[in-house]
Amino acid sequence: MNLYNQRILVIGLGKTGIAAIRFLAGRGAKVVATDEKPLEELKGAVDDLERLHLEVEFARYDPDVLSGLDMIIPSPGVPPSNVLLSEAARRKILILSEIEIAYRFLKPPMIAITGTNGKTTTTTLIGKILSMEGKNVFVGGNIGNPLIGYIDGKQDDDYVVVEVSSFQLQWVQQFRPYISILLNTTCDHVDYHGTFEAYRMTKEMVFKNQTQGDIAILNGDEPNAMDLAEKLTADVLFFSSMKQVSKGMFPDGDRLVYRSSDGMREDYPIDMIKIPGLHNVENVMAAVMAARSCGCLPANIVRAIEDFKGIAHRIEFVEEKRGVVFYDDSKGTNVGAVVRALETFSRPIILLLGGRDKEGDFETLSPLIKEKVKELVLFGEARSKINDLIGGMVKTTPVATLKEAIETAYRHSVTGDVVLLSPGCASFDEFSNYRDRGNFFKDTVRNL
Ligand code: UMA
Repeated sequence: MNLYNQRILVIGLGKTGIAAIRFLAGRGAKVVATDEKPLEELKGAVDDLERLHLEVEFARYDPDVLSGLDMIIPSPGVPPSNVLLSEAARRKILILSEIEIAYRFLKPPMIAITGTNGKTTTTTLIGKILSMEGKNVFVGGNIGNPLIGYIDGKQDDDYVVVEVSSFQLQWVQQFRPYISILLNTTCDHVDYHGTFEAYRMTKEMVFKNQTQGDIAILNGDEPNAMDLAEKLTADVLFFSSMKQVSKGMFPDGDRLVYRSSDGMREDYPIDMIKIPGLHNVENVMAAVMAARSCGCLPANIVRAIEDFKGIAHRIEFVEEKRGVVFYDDSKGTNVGAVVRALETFSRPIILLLGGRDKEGDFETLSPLIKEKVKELVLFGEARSKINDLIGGMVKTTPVATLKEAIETAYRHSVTGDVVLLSPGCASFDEFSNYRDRGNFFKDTVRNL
């Protein structure tokens, strides 16, 4: 791909935009940048670009910017319905994701992990297993460091392990991982993709260009798993927490059984998994199969899994106070994640739910709430909507802020309860991201 002299618009000056500009300018492209925020609010980003002495033309956030462009690279957070992107699509201007550009220049084999939930855990774990095996790995993508930033370096790793989001898969063309994993697809980001079906199809783009010799790892418990597998030319492996599969991995008593594509059978102790919940058994099975496909030895796989204590803000234990345990699941920004978090506990739960709604289907939580939750504390922008949909089936207390929610939960809790922040919503009404929200939760809990 020759970028020299190409006039390329980068939309959004966040992490992806800055990394993309840096890469494109280094390849001799004429970079134009725009952002819906005024430049004064983007001082940090503009300073970064100036420090790097990169030639960038800053343009107004207006369809006029589209004249004379060869290509657009939107940041992941820019939805397809965005005014610039919809006009660009009408004018048939090429739109490519940052991960597509990165892929075109990528040297090491890539393992790409997508899914509504579990991406970060599985990506991190695969990276740890490969490292335990003595491989050099780059771990990045949606997890926090854009893949395009890696391409500028030496690229001398054995593998690249990349978390990819539906936002990033939206504009791929040739993107082709050696191993692609789709962990699960439940309702999320409908506000961005328009419909659940559009979201699901975008996730499946992770397999689109794979061919024989590549590996596709699918969740055998998803309703459309077989239909999807039939469409794929890669070698398909399934993981299932509910049934045996002929090629792939499943639990059997206290073992996880792996049947490989070439008929080999081996098993692993389930108690090697130190992170809670059945969903994490699924994440581990996907990671084991990816690692085995890269030649990792079972002993190293077991050691890495035993060492893995999970990631921050994902059903993370915070503290115990007068017999009440607090868990931070701030990364649980969709209803599917809340289901997983609730399923993890057998003690009575006070659930902190709320934030900025992403058109989540909260009604699907009803059976689990009746079974597991003793009180719902609803907070933030979405509290009235959630209250209308599922309030009242257990004791329900709406409050304005997360701080009030934490204090209310603590006041109403008794020894043996779990206070769980699993908000099922984005954080942007009160915080800049889920990490800030999770850190705020942890600090507030510690100071109670
Ligand atoms: N912007 C516009 N127009 C828009 C939307 C945004 O100009 O319509 C501008 C904003 O004003 C801002 C910039 O774009 O200045 C931000 O771009 P961005 O939201 O794409 O954020 P980045 O900093 O580039 O971070 C992105 C991912 N963000 C999103 O997908 C929303 C990060 O994932 C990712 O870590 C990073 O690239 C590196 O790859 C975050 C995320 O929430 C953690 N991801 C979602 C998820 O995991 O569910 C998909």
